[in-house]
Amino acid sequence: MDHQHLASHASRFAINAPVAAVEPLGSGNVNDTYRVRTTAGDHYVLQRINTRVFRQPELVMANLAALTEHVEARHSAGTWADQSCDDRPWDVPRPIPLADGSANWLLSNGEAWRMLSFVDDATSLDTIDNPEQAQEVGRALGTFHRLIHDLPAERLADTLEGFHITPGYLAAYETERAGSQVERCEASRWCEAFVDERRDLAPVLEDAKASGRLQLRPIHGDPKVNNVMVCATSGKAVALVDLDTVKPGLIHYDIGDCLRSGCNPLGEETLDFNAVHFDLDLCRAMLGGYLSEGRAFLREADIAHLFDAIRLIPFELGLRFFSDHLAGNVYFKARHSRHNLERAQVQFRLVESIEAQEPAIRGLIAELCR
Ligand code: GN1
Ligand code: MG
Repeated sequence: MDHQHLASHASRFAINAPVAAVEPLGSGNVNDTYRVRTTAGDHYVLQRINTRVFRQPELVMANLAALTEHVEARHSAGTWADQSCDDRPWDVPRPIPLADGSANWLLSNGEAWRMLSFVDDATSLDTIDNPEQAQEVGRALGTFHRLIHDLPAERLADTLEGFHITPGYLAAYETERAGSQVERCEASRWCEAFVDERRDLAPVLEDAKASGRLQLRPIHGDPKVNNVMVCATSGKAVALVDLDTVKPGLIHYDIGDCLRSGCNPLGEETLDFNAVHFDLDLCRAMLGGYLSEGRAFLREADIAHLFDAIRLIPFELGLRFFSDHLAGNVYFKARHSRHNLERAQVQFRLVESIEAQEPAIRGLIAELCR
């Protein structure tokens, strides 16, 4: 999209000065994200919400408003003990209203646009290089859970039905598999066999939820490593962004997603499938960081299902990527026709690595949660 078009959308929002520049930001697979700089030198985030995924953007924006109000209420009631490690308070991106005050998002030619506050002087990482970074990423998720644990479920709409319900993804995969016209190759046959061998894994968390062993709580939904913002000077986590999927769910989805993205040193986009592995040292640091903030949330049953979550969420994401490949790449942005097949292989290799290290991972969980 051209600069003039983007700048004209940006200028509809209540920003502090005229738009000076708009440039692409981040590497999200769903929404389109831009950084806006104003002539006053301030930054904002402009996003086009992918309405094929989020079919009711007004619900996404209402959830964001509910979250902002919740955070403000906790601040003013003094119930938010900020444990950030330096002088920077924990940041939560806020929606910026339209300049005419009529709403907090813009519908333009059938497209949904919104503006968010920018987390200044911070960066995000696509992969983790060392345990210090891993610990900060884990701490960020624990902080976020601590911040939203008392956000009442009834204030949050379900913005993405079926999100993280693995049996639902498995059923959708079966349909795609049966009807797909996409030509099969060695890699796709490998993926099909991989899923066939593990279909019994799919209901593990949903069964635990149905039986009452695990409970719904407010979650982030998408805490992959590049949604954690770290301070550019101190390296400390200062925000968790990408709040579209904040809704009631299992904290296991979040913990599994954070670990599957953060403990894969080669990242989601590697083509070196045979070298993909789940790094135990990073897992120790990340889980330790999470527990430093979130230990109080974990009951015995939660701990008992942590390994299941660590194995399930990469399996689920691999299944989602593979299904989307068979569907012709309709959900995740893809740069070429095999892109989602490649991404699926990465996640499935990660699952293999997790399975091969099951006793060590279970031992680590027991040790850290003692
Ligand atoms: C999508 O848009 P992005 O990149 O933050 C997806 C996540 C996946 C992730 C994999 C709403 O997140 O569930 O884990 O890609 N978000 C949605 O990279 O489906
Ligand atoms: Mg996202």
